[in-house]
Amino acid sequence: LKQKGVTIWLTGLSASGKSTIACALEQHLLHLRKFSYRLDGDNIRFGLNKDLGFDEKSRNENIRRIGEVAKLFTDACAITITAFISPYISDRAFVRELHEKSSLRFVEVFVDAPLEVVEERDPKGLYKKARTGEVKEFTGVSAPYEAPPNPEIHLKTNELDVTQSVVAVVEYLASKGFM
Ligand code: GGZ
Repeated sequence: LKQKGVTIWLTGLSASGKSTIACALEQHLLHLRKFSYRLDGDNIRFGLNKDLGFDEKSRNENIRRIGEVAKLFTDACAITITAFISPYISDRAFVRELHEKSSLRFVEVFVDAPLEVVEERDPKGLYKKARTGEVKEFTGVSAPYEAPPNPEIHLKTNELDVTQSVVAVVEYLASKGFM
């Protein structure tokens, strides 16, 4: 393979746009004939991590395992895109360290939309359920979200459309010689 791997780690609240951007980015890269792979709730939380819930320890373990899997794909030269809330700074720092220790590239992308905006979107009705207490420990409502102070890329998804977000990521990768 001519390409080198890189992990593109999306972090942000539920309904901030992580999955949408991850899918569009993957499509874009596949059109460019780049080997790309996406890790998200559908292939991880229902498979490898189906034993984990949403308490703090479970989220730590969720992110640790995803970090290890992302590292393997990136080591195999994939452009690896992950789309998980990953609410804790320390978990994301751990995953970055895991990559950098092995000289693998890691790009943190803050998918940022204000709580009011994502709560208004509420595509699955989870914020409503979190407010009534039907869903417990919900990120942004009854569990913390620690925003990244220094992400490589900061996408304000209430100001950008999906294409603009994808372009911002691709331009960053190109500017660093990552693709
Ligand atoms: C946060 C929850 C919760 C709680 C279920 N808190 O918008 P979604 O529905 O499709 O994506 C959310 C997803 C979050 O899983 P992650 O693996 O990304 O979380 S973490 O990185 O924090 O481990 C949401 C759904 O699962 N969901 N209960 N209590 N999100």
